[in-house]
Amino acid sequence: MKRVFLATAILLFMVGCLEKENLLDVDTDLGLGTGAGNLPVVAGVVPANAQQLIDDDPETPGVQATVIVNFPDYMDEVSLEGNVWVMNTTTGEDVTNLAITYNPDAKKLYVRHMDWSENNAYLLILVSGGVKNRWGSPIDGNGNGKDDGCPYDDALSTFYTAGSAPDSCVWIVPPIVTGVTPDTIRTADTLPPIVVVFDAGMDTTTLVSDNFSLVSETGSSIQLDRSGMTPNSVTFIPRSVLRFGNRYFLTITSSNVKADAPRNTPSYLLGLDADFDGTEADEPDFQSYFLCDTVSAPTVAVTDVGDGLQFDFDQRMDPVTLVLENIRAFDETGYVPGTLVISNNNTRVEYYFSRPTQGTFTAFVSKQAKSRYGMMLDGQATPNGIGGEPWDDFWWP
Ligand SMILES: [Ca+2]
Ligand SMILES: [Ca+2]
Ligand SMILES: [Ca+2]
Ligand SMILES: [Ca+2]
Repeated sequence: MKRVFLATAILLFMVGCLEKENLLDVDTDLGLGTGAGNLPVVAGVVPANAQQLIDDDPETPGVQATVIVNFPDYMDEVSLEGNVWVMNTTTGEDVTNLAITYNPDAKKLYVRHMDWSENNAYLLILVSGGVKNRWGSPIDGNGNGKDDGCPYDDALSTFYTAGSAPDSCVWIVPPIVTGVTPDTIRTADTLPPIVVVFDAGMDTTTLVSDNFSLVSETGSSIQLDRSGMTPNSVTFIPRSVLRFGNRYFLTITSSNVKADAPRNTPSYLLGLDADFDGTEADEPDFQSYFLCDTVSAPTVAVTDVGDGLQFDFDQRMDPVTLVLENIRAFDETGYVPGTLVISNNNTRVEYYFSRPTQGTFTAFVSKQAKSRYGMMLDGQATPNGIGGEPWDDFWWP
């Protein structure tokens, strides 16, 4: 008895801690501009990223112009002081003698210089951790709804002056992977070329096999040999044949695979953004997988036949797995108990209802339903040839 009480007390204490921790979390589910619970972002900059900053005083020699930053949120004016920088990325030097003002009602920041150098590109930086909204929430420069800290959440924008060009501007986002082949599919090729495509030009000295690993589900590592490369893609061939019936996991070491960005691009933006949510201190490695096999995973289709539902599989199934636990029907009032009749060489299941039904039906087939070769169901909306994945429970309609 005493023991049970103690366990309960410990559990309550733990729940208390968890709740406390949650209170400190910033609620990112709130809409923009709702104040305290919301991480502020930059709504837009004039000139827009990689656009020209136009001289607004043609009478005076040189470029006189103002960069305007729009916020959707009310910002803490004091927090902007000392946390707004412009770097001349052509020279690598910070720009001095900026006149920086904030209009709280307009929610606009003005960054003016009376003599911007021509033929140069610039990077505007609102320092994360420093710049906050009126409620003290830090700026979310990479716009992922999380406070990633400095420098990952710096709000960045570039521009250039007459004589320079958009492609002289540095990058303000990290590179990402836009495609992997084969990716989350089944292949019967035991020496499949593995192609990784990036959204931007990469430093090809980092596209080496040391930074790309292929490991089977049993843990054995397969050496990759580079067979081709373009500025934004790389192709590897496995040195030894892959084995049927195995999943293979491709891992790219995010921090080692780098962009070939213009000089003075912030170095933290060069590594791969593996999870597509901007850069962060603990960027995970990129991972994808595929199945090497000649045997396809079963798929299923459902038909409403009036007095019941009919489930048709595209191949012969293991009848032991075609049970009510794995195949269910629902109407508007909930679960409809029934009887299953297996027919057509174990490719069809007829589901007869044990009670009157109401309204439209929903059907479910668990990914635990297996083919006669033991392949689990590939039940996702567009089957990818691999069964038993977390999203492979089938729902109809
Ligand atoms: Ca001028
Ligand atoms: Ca963020
Ligand atoms: Ca990331
Ligand atoms: Ca699947």
